[in-house]
Amino acid sequence: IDRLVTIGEGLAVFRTNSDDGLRRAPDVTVSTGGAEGNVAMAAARLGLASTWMGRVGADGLGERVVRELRAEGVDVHAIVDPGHPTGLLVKETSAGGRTDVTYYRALSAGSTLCASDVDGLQLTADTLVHLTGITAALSASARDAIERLLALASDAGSSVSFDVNHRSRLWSTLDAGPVYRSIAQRADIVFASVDEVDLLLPGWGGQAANAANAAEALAADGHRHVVVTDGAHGSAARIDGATTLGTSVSVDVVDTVGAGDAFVGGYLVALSRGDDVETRLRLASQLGAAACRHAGDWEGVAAWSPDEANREPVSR
Ligand code: KDG
Repeated sequence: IDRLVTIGEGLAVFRTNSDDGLRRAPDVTVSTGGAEGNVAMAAARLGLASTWMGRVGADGLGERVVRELRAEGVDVHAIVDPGHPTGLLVKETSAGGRTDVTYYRALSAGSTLCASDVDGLQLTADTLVHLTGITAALSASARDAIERLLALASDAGSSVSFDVNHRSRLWSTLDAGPVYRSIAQRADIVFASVDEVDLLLPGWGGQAANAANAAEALAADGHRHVVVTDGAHGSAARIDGATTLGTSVSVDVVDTVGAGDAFVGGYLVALSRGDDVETRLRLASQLGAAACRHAGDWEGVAAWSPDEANREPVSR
């Protein structure tokens, strides 16, 4: 693998800096997010060439999304859509430390992504196409873009990874499940959290859910390479009949949003280097932990230093 290519929505992020919530917070910090861009930034940070494709509005927030992805080393193919605004995510911290997330993204530019948008992407047999369930949730036309990209990947012989990344605020499990299953069946690698396995295996019922038995259940359903995460409890990869457990890295958590994307980015970079599965899970956990150290989605990863890779993973 010499390049990661991903499509999705880039969002502006406003987050409050005090425990007052937006009702009273005197100021907000402006940043960016979007799961696919987060993965691309993590991959680029670790040296894997990464391309992100998506639509943004003809506005300052769209310029911000593009500028930030580029500044982190991502090759950006952005289509500017003057008819729709850049989507926004607001994170409010209330007293007690709870973080509430609100989306302002209905009819956003990002959700107007469509099949012809992806035609210009160059794929080869050494490309890894990374997809998430969030892009699938955006709109019917964004699902068409995924279908077109899957067809292009198949023609080029590219490998495909899929992170379920279910967002219950964007669609119901009833609508989402069949779409996730259809994409997962065509992916070479499937990432899911323990909570998301039910969406891929209806009726599984999360029986005594832990990462290892969830990964084994997905493998029994025909997925050759699955990686299941279980937050601080660690992760498990099931590849061609063998299960490998990953331990999480102990960290003072500021905010966990973005940790899953950093984990995926780390895993895919290590895979691209030909590292064994233990090393992949370890780098994934290191990056996931780095993301947790920062209130932003990806800034902890941007600050990550390879020295951290030498720290021993610690279970908590
Ligand atoms: O994984 C982090 C994402 O959840 C965040 O960046 C916003 O893409 C986002 C979404 O749709 O929730």
